[in-house]
Amino acid sequence: MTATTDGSTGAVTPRAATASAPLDPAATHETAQGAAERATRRAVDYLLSRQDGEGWWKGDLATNVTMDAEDLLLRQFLGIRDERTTQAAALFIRGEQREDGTWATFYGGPGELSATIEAYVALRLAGDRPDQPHMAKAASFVRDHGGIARARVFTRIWLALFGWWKWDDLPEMPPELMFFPKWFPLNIYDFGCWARQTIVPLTVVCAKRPVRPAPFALDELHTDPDNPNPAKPLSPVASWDGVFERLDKMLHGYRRIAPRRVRESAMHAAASWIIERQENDGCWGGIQPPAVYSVMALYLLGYDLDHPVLRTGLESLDRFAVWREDGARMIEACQSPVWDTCLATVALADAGVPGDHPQMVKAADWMLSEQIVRPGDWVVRRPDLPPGGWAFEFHNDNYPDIDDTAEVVLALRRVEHPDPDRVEAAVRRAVDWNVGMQSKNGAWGAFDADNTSPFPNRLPFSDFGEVIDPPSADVTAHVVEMLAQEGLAHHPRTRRGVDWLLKNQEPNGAWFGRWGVNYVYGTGAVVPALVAAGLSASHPAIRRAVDWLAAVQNEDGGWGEDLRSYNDPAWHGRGASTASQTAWALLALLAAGERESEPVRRGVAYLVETQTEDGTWDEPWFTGTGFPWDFSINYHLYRQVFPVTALGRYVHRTGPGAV
Ligand code: R03
Repeated sequence: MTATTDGSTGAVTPRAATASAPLDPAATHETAQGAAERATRRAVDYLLSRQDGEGWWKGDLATNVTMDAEDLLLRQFLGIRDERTTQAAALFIRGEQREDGTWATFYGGPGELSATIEAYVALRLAGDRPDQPHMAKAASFVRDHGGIARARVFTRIWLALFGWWKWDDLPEMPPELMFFPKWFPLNIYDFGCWARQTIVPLTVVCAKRPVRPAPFALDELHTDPDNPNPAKPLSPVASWDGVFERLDKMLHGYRRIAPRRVRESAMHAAASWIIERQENDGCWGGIQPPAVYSVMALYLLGYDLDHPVLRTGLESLDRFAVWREDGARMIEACQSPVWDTCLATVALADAGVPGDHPQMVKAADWMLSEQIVRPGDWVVRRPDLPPGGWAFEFHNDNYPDIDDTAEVVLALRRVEHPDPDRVEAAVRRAVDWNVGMQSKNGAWGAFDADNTSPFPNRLPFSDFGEVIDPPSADVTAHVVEMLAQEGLAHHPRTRRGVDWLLKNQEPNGAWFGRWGVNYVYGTGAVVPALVAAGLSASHPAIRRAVDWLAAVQNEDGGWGEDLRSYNDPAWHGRGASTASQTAWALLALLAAGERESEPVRRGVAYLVETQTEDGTWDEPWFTGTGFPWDFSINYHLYRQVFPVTALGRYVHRTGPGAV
């Protein structure tokens, strides 16, 4: 019988027995521990091989085809759409269409009306004809689900740009918002940073109401082409929705009498605000929506396409494009190098890579170079707080986030850096910034402190995603774990965070996941943090979480949670097993002292058994959250960094609660 050796560890992996030589029981008895060690090494080798020469890691950030459709529509609007880009985008969009003719916003998700409309229009720009089967199926789905009239506001704004929808049938977002003082309800700083950066330029676009000639008609996308926008009754006047719907009607009236000078001055203020916030690589906030609407707004205010602001803005959008071998072009909504790099560094350290490994030092150097030391919009609520955070993207100095800042500190502390004073200074700034960004309820949001106004979500405009940035369990957990690691477990600010987490545990023992799917993500973040902050594994909150995770473990030993969990309690903790979510569950169980338990044994075995030849895992499912249900993300590096962290902690007994 022949055997092969797994080069990296020397472990013997017996080939299948030949007819003459039955398997030798001694040689086949690779222990579970041995298998886990082997899988960990292969995964570590793969992850190390993916680091960029500059020291960072960045996995593709896949979302949905509205990004690609809107990129084509923007180019059509600006008169710069070229055939090569169009056909490459169309190739990607067609590739994402499902058998039933629809497009979804996540793998395995239901057909989604707005995404299907936007994808259909993009393919019409690429020359696909309405009578082609894939187009006819899409149009039929759209008509059957209420047509364009039922699409989200953003989709109808894109259609209004070409006369395919009436501007008057869209909510008003007046540029005069710019004049609202910072204490006044609905001032722009009451919105989450991503919404703020998007709404400011959109107030200009909606004030200008541009209409470009439509290259074709879209009658086939109305349920009733003779009545494309059937009147909807107003909500009861005694309801918030009723109040804001009537406010919107008043704003439509105001628009007709708005003093011209006031409006012009408001749009000028918006333009200055936008230009002040353009990043040095030309983007805005490192995300797609502010960039596309800022380019459009400035263009409508008379900036030429070759004006440096617009030229670099368009160039930054090109950098969001991923060109694939098959010639397809996918637009990333955002890019996550800082997030991917700090998570990869934590993973490699916990999987036994020495802190002075050259690639760990290189990663630390890159992270140190990315620390943001100038104020951003967050300073509006924290005028006296010195800067010191990290953002999620390559270039986004205006909007560092508390989550990335916490995780970078956790990563830096795992590296033996040749210049410890430099690391110490950076960590000090970061800890002070994160502590200073605590919201008054004791927890942490992602980008701002106390971004909790109830009004932005009530606006008729706000029918997609989240428009405020309230504290969440996962971000709070990452900060608490960071503070505990810095020896501040008993600092009053840390205790307030711990108290908030204990108060916000779900009745079933889990925690909600705001930026990851969903209760498995939240629980996988909170349990290690509580243990790091000194809670004993026998604490009732920890026990309830352990019991919940055991109860939702799948037959195959893995864990999975479908995005439907954001809409339907029946899906809480339920879904096809995935590598990243199995790893999150293991992080919680290992921190809770369950290393020798059956659920951990089965979960580790799941990761070992599903690892591919090259040491990674397949994960078509989306486990990242942009906005619960509305906007989901497949972080392509999640399927690698989290299994490395979990297997690493299992094999090397590292991480919170390790004994
Ligand atoms: C878990 C990671 C740490 N974390 C950072 C999370 C960043 C997530 C990506 C942000 O990308 C965005 C994409 C967006 N789209 N549309 C909007 C948007 C915002 C961010 C959007 C939606 C509604 C409005 C404005 C913009 Br109003 C595609 C904390």
